Parts: sequence; structure tokens; C-alpha cells
Amino acid sequence: MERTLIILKPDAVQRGLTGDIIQRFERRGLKVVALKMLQVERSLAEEHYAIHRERPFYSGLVEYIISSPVVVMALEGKNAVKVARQSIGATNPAEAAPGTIRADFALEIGRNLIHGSDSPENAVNELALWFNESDFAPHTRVSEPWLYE
Ligand code: DAT
Ligand code: MG
Repeated sequence: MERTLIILKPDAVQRGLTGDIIQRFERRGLKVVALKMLQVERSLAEEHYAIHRERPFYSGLVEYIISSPVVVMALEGKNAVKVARQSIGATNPAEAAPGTIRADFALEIGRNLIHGSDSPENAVNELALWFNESDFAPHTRVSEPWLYE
């Protein structure tokens, strides 16, 4: 089993879409093992997006993430990183496949609703950045034999 970090960005919260988005992951079979809402500190936003520090959109990206509260969660499941990215869709909602979260709920790259870790290694690092070990509530669900053979 693998875990991935998901951030429902300020537009998802402000537009009242957090429930719809979480439901999509739950319906797919991914398990929420940590979940919290918070106002992001600038320093955390800067660290999370450090890889983009030199990009022209970096300062706007940081301002966007700290502009209003976010919902952050850890999803667990087989290939969680890959399948969550697939359900999220391409970075630019205008290019995202229909049926993905970004295509179905968003229009612009700078308001693309959601973050998902892009590799298992980055997922481990991002989860450590956003959560403490005590934030996790590992559990077994009765549905698991019906999700995994
Ligand atoms: P993703 O969020 O799909 O992993 P990314 O890691 O390349 O995409 O970029 C992080 C975020 O930065 C992305 O969700 C939106 C913003 N972003 C990326 N490329 C951009 C661009 N060309 N113009 C404006 N914002 C951009
Ligand atoms: Mg990324």
C-alpha cells in the first residue's frame, strides 16, 4: 500500500467543492488516513513549492495557496500516487481529460483546485512536511476484500 498527499486548494474550499472531491477519491476506493483544514503559513507554502522557486508563476502560486484555508489529506491505497494523479487530471484544467477533477470543476491552471504528489518519493517527503505521525489514523475497512483481490 502507498500513501499520497492531497491538498484541496483555497478555490476548492471557497467554492464548496471539498466534499465532491473527497467523494471521488472515496468512491474510487482510496482510503483517507489523515485529514485536516488549515490556514497555510507562507514558509510552508514556499517549502512545499520549492521546486518551482525559479519559475515565473512561483510568487503567484504561493499567494494563492495562502490566500484562504486549505484541506489537506493523506490517501492510502494500491498505487495511490498514480491513481490519485489520474483522477486529478492534467495541471491545466483546459487540457485535462473529461471525468477528471480539474476538467470537471476548473478552468485555469492558476485555479486548478487540487495538489497531488507526483511520485512515491515526493509523497513520502510531502506527507512528512504537512503531517505529524500522530495525525494518521491507520485502519482497515470492511470494503477492502472488495477493492483488492
Ligand atoms: P501539478 O500541480 O499538476 O503537479 P506542477 O507541479 O507542475 O503541477 O505545478 C504546481 C502548480 O503550479 C500547478 O498546480 C499550478 C501551478 N503552475 C504550474 N505551471 C504553471 C504555469 N505555467 N502557469 C501558472 N501556474 C502554473
Ligand atoms: Mg506537482
